[in-house]
Amino acid sequence: MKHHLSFIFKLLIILNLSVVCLCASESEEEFDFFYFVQTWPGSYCDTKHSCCYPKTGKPASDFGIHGLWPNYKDGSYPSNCDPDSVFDKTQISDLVKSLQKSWPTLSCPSNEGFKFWSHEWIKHGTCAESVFDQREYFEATLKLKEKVNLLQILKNAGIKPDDEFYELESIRDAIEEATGFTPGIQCNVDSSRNSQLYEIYMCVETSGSEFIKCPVLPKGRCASSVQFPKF
Ligand code: U2P
Repeated sequence: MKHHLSFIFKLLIILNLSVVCLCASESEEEFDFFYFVQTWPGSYCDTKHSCCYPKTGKPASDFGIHGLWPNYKDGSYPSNCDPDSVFDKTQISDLVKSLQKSWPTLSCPSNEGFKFWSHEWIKHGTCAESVFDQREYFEATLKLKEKVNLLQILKNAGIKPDDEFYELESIRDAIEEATGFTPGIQCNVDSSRNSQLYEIYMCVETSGSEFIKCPVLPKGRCASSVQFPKF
């Protein structure tokens, strides 16, 4: 009898612990932070793949959203997390105008942008389904762009898209001073072998609304002085 009671007691403890474990893992995200990535269109168009303006016309001379990407602290990232998820245009019909303005596609052949947004949702957004549904994912990403006006920050520091070269350090410092956080910077190389300002990475906590210090930064292959092409 004594043995039985002790067995039942142990079983209850194990069951209790597993319930606690399940609950804890449910409330935790499956990733550590987001990269919020913006692209300079003038540099995208100078890369080997060249570019096509979307059907709605030439995008504004501004950084465009590339994506909001769940990431791990070790620099790796999950992708295509939900094979059952489909991209549903109707969920974002009232966001399309803002997406065309702030998240324009430049890939060829010219298109409206749904291909790009669908790709970003399926590859990255589905890895944050514990935080956002599809509509919330696009809404949150657009809000982040409104929070940090990179072009204005750079212009305030005398750094403008005029085909001139700027010290990578001064670009980084300007963004750090204005936002409080050091960004990641990626460059591309154009046909004349110029290193160009290509993408800016900022980090966001797992609820997708506040910028944070990046736990890890992508290794940028930028020269010490980079071109900021006109667009
Ligand atoms: O850098 C080339 C492409 O790899 C994907 N990428 C890169 C770094 C990272 O942290 N997460 C990530 O997804 C991007 O792929 P895309 O979203 O364009 O398919 C990036 O363009």
